[in-house]
Amino acid sequence: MKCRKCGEKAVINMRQHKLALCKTHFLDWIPGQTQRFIEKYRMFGPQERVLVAVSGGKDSLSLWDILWRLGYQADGLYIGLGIDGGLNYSSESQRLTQIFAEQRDLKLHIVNVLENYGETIPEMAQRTTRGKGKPCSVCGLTKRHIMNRIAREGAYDVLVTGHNLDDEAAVLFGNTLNWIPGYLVRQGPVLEANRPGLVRKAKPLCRIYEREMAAYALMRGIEYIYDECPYAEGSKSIYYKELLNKLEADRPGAKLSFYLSFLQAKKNGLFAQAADPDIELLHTCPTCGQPTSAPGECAFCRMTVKIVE
Ligand code: Q46
Ligand code: ZN
Ligand code: ZN
Repeated sequence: MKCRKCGEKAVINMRQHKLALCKTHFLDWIPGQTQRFIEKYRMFGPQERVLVAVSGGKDSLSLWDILWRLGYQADGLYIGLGIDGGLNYSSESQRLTQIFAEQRDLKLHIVNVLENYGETIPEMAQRTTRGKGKPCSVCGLTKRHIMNRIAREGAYDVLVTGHNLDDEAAVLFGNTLNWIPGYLVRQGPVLEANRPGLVRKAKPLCRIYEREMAAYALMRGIEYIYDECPYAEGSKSIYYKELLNKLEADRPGAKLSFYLSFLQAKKNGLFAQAADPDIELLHTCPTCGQPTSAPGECAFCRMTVKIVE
């Protein structure tokens, strides 16, 4: 197979786009596409300050690399969750993230959950009843809180995450199976900061397949953590991704069209009646200043208050 642009030997064939490219043109194509989506969905402008949430995985490090290559002012945020799982998951992912930032002379914020809040994520999950034995609910709440806090403290205009098309299609699949209108109305490439104390969020890779992000990281020589978080094993989102990949194998482009048709339907007002859960965020937490749905402390501060005292 030959590269569509130059006729040299292609290294990747993207069946959903009927596009084969050589290494040079693929490594140009990915940032080109990312730039197109940043503009199309009005994620952020060239003068805005961007905070990239980095986990040490291929998607977030590649996103940071792409934004750096495109010339954006993008700093990183790594959150040390204190997860070991027999593979030194957190310390290894932090090490790789630090190497990445040093190689490119990029600014990296590091927030260690244990040092800041007195417990690791698995410890916090054990103490509280949230999440029924799995730390993911505690972890998600903590990460959202810290990302928003650092973005506000550093006066960043936007917080970006490395969610790719496979992630977004899997979330959409779950929300559709259960018909959760409040989540459907919120899902998209950009989430505006519609409450004081919240920062705008964007997902510049939301239309790029996971397979292509892995190829990008590999071809750019980015060292990332191959292992998933040990708690991701057996998760619904992995199961949904497998199902969608079966569909994709028979019908190239099925994942992409599932997501794009959803965005189009939303644009046409299909979910306009659904309440956005953020609308409920009418109150301000007296402890941390972030918006919350009921008067008094937010869920995060209630969860951590015992140890801060
Ligand atoms: S939520 Fe759960 Fe992830 Fe946190 S505990 Fe690991 S799998 S990292 S995206
Ligand atoms: Zn080429
Ligand atoms: Zn709070």
